[in-house]
Amino acid sequence: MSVTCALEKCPVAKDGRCLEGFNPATGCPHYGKPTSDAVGEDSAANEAMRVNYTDTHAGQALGFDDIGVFVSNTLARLITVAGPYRAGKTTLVAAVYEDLLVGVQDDYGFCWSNTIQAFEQRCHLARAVSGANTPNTGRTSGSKDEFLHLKLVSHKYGVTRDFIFSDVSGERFEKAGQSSELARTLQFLPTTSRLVLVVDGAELAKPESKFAAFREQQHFLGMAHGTDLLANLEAIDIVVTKWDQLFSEAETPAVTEFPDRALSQVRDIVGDRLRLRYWSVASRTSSDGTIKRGHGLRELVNDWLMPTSGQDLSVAELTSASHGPNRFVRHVLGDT
Ligand SMILES: Nc1nc2c(ncn2[C@@H]2O[C@H](COP(=O)(O)OP(=O)(O)OP(=O)(O)O)[C@@H](O)[C@H]2O)c(=O)[nH]1
Ligand SMILES: [Mg+2]
Repeated sequence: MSVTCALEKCPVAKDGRCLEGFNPATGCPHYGKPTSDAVGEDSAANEAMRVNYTDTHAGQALGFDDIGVFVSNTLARLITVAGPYRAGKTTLVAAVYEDLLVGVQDDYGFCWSNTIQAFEQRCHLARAVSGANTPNTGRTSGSKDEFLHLKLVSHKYGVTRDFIFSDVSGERFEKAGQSSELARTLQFLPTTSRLVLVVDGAELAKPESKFAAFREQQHFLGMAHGTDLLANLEAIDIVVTKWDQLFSEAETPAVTEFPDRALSQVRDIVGDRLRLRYWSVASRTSSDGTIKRGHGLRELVNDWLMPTSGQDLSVAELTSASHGPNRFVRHVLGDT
């Protein structure tokens, strides 16, 4: 068996002499240890990897176990997008991403996403390449809660901010509205800083469903609030989706009276502590082209980006008039 020594230049293996002068060499504390060459090679290789490579993410959706660390490391805001089955929750979040791809926003831009692949999957059925005749979004699985990440730079407020969006099926929120036990299974609720209550605009347009269109959201909110699951919540957005299908009814009482009614119903549940906002959004272009995809979306995203007390860790300083993703310098406050 060959003799080894932890010291790189020690000749003990060749001629029995100890570099440290021990005689016999077996008395040396380095004698018999793995050679430092091997250790050195390993650590050199590790160092090269550390310097030359960047940790990447496979780009898939995050699970609940991933988001705790992510939120605390990045001060990300968790935006829970809640609402009934097929109301347009996933499409809303996908539309924020898709809108960034065309890169025409004046006020904010794309920095980074750890879940690009997940966004692309959710956008696929809405693209011509999918072969579908009309844009669509696949059903969200009821069996696992997933989360999507976006880091945005706000040119308006001079900040960068990480967002985590829930992508959870409507059934989960429906059930959560029925019992506190089921509400607690939405483990991410206590981490939520912003709650988006999605209202299906297509349902609001129908006489038979216009009053029921906001009922499930109220049940869910009442249960989550009553069970004390929304302790970190700062704001609630009521977002009417599918405005492209609703705008022709925009002047009818069912639509004009809805914002005040819904805001007061939410206030009755949560009180005045939280910031409440109402938005109408189209994630698709209307069939006659009058309402374009992204209608109302940028106002909503700008509001998400608005600084709130104590939350602005990073300041984006644009290095040129161009707002491309790589054209900003990030200063973490306290860094020089
Ligand atoms: N015209 C129009 N269709 C929309 C809009 N938003 C969503 N949709 C369509 O509504 C359907 C449901 O959208 P999703 O985003 O999957 O709804 P969801 O709330 O995530 O549904 P679940 O995950 O099953 O609970 C899809 O066919 C979408 O293409 C919109 O703004 N306009
Ligand atoms: Mg969905």
